[in-house]
Amino acid sequence: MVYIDDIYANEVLDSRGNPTVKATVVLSDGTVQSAIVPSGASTGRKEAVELRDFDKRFLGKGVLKAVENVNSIICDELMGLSPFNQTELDGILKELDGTGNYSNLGANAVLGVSMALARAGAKSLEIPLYRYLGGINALTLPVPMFNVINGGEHANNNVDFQEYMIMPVGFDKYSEALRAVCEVYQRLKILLNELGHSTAVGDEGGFAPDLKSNEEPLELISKAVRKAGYKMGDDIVLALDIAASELVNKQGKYVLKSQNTELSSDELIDYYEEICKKYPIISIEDGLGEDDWDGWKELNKRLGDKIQLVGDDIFVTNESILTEGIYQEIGNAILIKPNQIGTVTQTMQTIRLAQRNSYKCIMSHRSGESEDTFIADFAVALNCGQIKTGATSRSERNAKYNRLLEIEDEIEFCDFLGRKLFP
Ligand code: 2PG
Ligand code: MG
Repeated sequence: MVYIDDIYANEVLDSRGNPTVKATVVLSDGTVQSAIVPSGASTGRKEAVELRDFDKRFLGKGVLKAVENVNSIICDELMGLSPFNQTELDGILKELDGTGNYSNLGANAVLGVSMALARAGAKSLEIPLYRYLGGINALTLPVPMFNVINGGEHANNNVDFQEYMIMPVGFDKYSEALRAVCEVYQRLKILLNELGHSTAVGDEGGFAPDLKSNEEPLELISKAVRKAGYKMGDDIVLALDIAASELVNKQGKYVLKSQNTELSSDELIDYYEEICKKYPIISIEDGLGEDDWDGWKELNKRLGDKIQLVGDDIFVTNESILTEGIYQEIGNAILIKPNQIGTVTQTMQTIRLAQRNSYKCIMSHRSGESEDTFIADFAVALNCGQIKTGATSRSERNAKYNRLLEIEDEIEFCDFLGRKLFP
């Protein structure tokens, strides 16, 4: 019988140059597999806790305590067990932490081990990770939510909304869809250059120019789509991540600095209605703040039957918060970030709950990423249909896109939903 022979962790760096946890699992059959944990910048308040050292090293961001928790407490507990029962192992990790939000061991320690265990299980059985996690039902290549302009917490420009994304829906294959968004991205770069804007990029690889309003990016992107030879609204549609929790002031108003204005929830919804009429926006993520549940209900009433309304900071991949959200009818989609909840199993539970309730699921990276491609396999395994993983000018994002190209080659009759995502 194959068993867990060793588990250890190291402190490595993420794409922002901040420390993060790399966990490694060694099995008795000689299998050695690792995973690297990502890290967010615009985080939801109820996310699982990322353990940081808060000492002199790395401006307090070291993760040596989390590393030590893997090397001692977690390793001691899991040694000798079978690697193949992911649910049981993740359950042990959850109990071992005992806090419900991993503030004891650190979600970074726990998730690293949880992902490395899944990888080790797959490797030991000599099957791809997506197949191990999803079985023969792992068939769906996701439509990218491809981030082309960065603002908010992810860039130091004046754009308030965090992410302007394009979704290639008018294509039959993932690789063709990817090609299209890459071409649009390059066209956008040329266009920004011509207009004398900066083509420096933000944390997720989208451009981060200073612009006149939050609408100007939509104009520029539409132009770039046309210049690339694609039809806006047909081949390519728009998606936004407002990350509105970051915009709320003490009075509960949404501050749009680039437009020199403060809006109430209702006024912001009006604004969304307006831009949705002007542009083919198919998806708005975190359109309102994580505490503005009444606003979300109203938003869903007014736009929920027209577009996808994605909860990120508000749901934090948490099954019980999503349950409440479904009950209160506040949205129709959820962003899935494994490190918001802590283990592979809990992430799957949240996805299953969402799918049972006809909520769309978007597998997502964090703004702080690494070469780890776990989420690419995970998206296919769970048939999420959508993935958000930045722009193709940064290798930590390309790693995921490239992994999906490999998977497309491997699965003979894979699905790519394209337009069918939004019937
Ligand atoms: C988001 C994410 C990823 P962060 O808000 O959706 O794009 O950003 O990782 O900073 O939370
Ligand atoms: Mg978000």
